[in-house]
Amino acid sequence: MRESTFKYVRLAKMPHMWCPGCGHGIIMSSMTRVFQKMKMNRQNMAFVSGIGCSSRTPGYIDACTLHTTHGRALGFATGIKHARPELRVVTVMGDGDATAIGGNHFIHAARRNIDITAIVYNNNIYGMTGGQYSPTTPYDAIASTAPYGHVEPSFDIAELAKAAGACYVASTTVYHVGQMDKLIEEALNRKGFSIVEVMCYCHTTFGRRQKGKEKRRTGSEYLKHFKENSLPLKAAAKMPPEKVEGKILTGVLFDDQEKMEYTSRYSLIVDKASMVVKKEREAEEHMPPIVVTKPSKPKRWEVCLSGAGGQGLLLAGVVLAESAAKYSGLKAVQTQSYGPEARGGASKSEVVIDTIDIHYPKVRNGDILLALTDESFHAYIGTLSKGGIIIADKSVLDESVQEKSADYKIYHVPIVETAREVVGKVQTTNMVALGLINKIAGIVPEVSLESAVLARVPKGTEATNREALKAGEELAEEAVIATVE
Ligand SMILES: Cc1ncc(C[n+]2csc(CCOP(=O)(O)OP(=O)(O)O)c2C)c(N)n1
Ligand code: SF4
Repeated sequence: MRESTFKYVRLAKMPHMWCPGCGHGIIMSSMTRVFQKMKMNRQNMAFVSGIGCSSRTPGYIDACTLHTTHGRALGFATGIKHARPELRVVTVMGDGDATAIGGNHFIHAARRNIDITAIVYNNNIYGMTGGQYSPTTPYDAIASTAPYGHVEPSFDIAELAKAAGACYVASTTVYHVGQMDKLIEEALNRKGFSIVEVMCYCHTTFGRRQKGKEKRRTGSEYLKHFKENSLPLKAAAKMPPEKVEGKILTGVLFDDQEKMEYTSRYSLIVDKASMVVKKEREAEEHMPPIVVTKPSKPKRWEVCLSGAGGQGLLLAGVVLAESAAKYSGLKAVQTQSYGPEARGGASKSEVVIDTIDIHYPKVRNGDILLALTDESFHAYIGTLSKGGIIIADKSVLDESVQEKSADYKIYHVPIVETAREVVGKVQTTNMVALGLINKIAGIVPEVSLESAVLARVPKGTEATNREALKAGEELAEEAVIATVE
């Protein structure tokens, strides 16, 4: 290592932990030479690694460094790049780290084309943990986990990165240090996901285990092997396939400098979203102030609004929660559960209202269950506390209601029919139900509920929805608690 590059090295951390003769140090040396040549500012450079022998590199580099968890270097690096897009972010990963446990991060970082330079140390094995096979271990090679020869084919990391969407993909070996310097420099100068795969070796856990001509006990045997078995990509393109077979291809496989980078695209979206928010805020400033009317006896309510997908229960839940939180000075949380049955079957929207902070958003000891269908009645009755209120549509079967009437207060009323026949629009079932529930239970002042409804429903439908709310309130006045026949 040249003395002039020492400023990029944490000399206090020496000696390093790599085995004598390991090629990982050659790659680190190359990086420091490139940083020196590019006059990189250590404060503007974030160096991130996962776990592995290769991943120890950032520990020795004097920059802003992060040694994270196995396979997650790109996850952390993505976070850094989002938070500080001006930083030059570099990840160092082993082949195991990048393409096994971190394989998903790798292909998605490439797909997004996020501005990170990935240096992949490909020694075809899990070095640090003792020579288990990785996704780049060649077919038939010996590994501690493949003592009779590896049965799987291997990944071509460069082709994988290219196919996934990286803007710059290059490969080299630890023998070709001049080329390595050049490729790393080019990668660092690209705006997008750039990767340099450096073929290296682990003579300790891999090379010495192999048989025949594949057996290599030392670093120098590997350097000789790389020297004699590598081919520049450009030369290989002109050669017949049988001459290229088994060779290590070096050089630039892919370089697209026009490709749009992810954080730049993201910042355009942030600008767009900020404009929308700004306009909404401006519009809010011109809106009449919200009038808060507190309930006379505020208390905690756990309400489950259930029925079938498409009955507007999600909106009803949001409106009820807003009537409490925005218009009644209470706290409220709304959640919903639409499973695969979103267009049929049982679905629910849950609302918890309280006078104090709510720490759990789901209904556990329900006070009210609205059931618009027999199926939802049976599906969600279990969340209602004994003595709670059931408000069931007439479509809920009489037997279902009678079965429960000893334990709950049950209102068995024609909610859907009222929306269809009285209001003239079955789509207002949710608003009829809200008017009804609030009249029976007195959760929020009527004026608060009406304000929340009018603020949420589509423009032009205010009158119909107000009518639906009133129809629900009137229905409550007629409703009687279902009795056992
Ligand atoms: C989640 C998790 N799984 C497994 C490990 C164990 N582990 C540490 S390093 C490593 C393999 C490293 O191999 P590679 O990424 O190829 O780097 P090398 O050591 O060969 O440079 C493994 C499996 C871990 N630390 N964390
Ligand atoms: S175990 Fe292998 S990869 Fe790790 S330092 Fe030793 S030679 Fe290098």
